[in-house]
Amino acid sequence: MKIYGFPLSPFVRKVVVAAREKGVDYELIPANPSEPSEEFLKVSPFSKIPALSDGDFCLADSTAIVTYLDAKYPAPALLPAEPRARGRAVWFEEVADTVLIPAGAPIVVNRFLRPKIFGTDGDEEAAKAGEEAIRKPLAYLENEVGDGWLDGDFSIGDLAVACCIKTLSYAGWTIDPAHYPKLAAWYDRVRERKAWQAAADEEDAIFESMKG
Ligand SMILES: N[C@@H](CCC(=O)N[C@@H](CS)C(=O)NCC(=O)O)C(=O)O
Repeated sequence: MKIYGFPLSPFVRKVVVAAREKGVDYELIPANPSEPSEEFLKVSPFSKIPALSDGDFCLADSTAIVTYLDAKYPAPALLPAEPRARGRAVWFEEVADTVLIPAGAPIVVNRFLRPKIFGTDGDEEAAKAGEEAIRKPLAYLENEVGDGWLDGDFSIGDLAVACCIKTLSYAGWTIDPAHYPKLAAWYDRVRERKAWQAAADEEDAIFESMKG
C-alpha cells in the first residue's frame, strides 16, 4: 500500500496513524501538491494530499481513505459501529478538518512554513488572528472530552483533532494546560499510543533528513 503526501499535513498524518493503528504496512511516497508527478496525479486527480494506492485501487481524501482502511482492516475500529458513537466520531473529525484546521492554518503558515521552509516573512498579525480563531473550537472540545477519548473508544475523531494539534506544534503552539486541562491530558494520552509514537518517529526522521 502506498500513501502519498507529506506528514506536516494533518490530513496525511491522519491516514498514516490510521494505517499504523491497524498494523498495515505502507510506503510513504513524498508528494508535493504544487509540483505533482504524473504518478501522483493518477492517484489524486485534484492534486491533494493524502492519496492512497492499494494495488490497482486508488483513493484521495483522508476521510475516504480511513473509511476504506477501517472497512478492510476492521480492528481496531476507528469508525465505531454503534450509530451515535459513529456519528459523534465523524462529527469530531469534521470539527478538526473543517473548523480547527482552517482556523489554525495561519499560525502554521506564518510562524513555520513561510519563515522556516520558504524563507519568507510571516504575517504575525495573521498568526495572532489564527490563535484567536482556534479558541472557540478548542473550548468546545475541552467541554466535550472526558477522562478517556472524545466519545467512547479512540476513533477517527480523536485522531483528526490530535493530528491538527501536532501540526500546530511545528509553529511552536502547544495546548496550554491552564486553559485546556482536559484537552492537554487527552493529547498526552494520544501521544502515548504506540501507533502515534511510531508515526511521530517516522515524521521526525523525515524532517531530520530534510535538514541534512
Ligand atoms: N479533505 C481533504 C483535504 C486535503 C487537503 O486539503 N490537503 C492539503 C494539504 S494539508 C492539500 O493537498 N493542499 C493542496 C491544494 O489544495 O492544492 C482530506 O481530508 O484529505
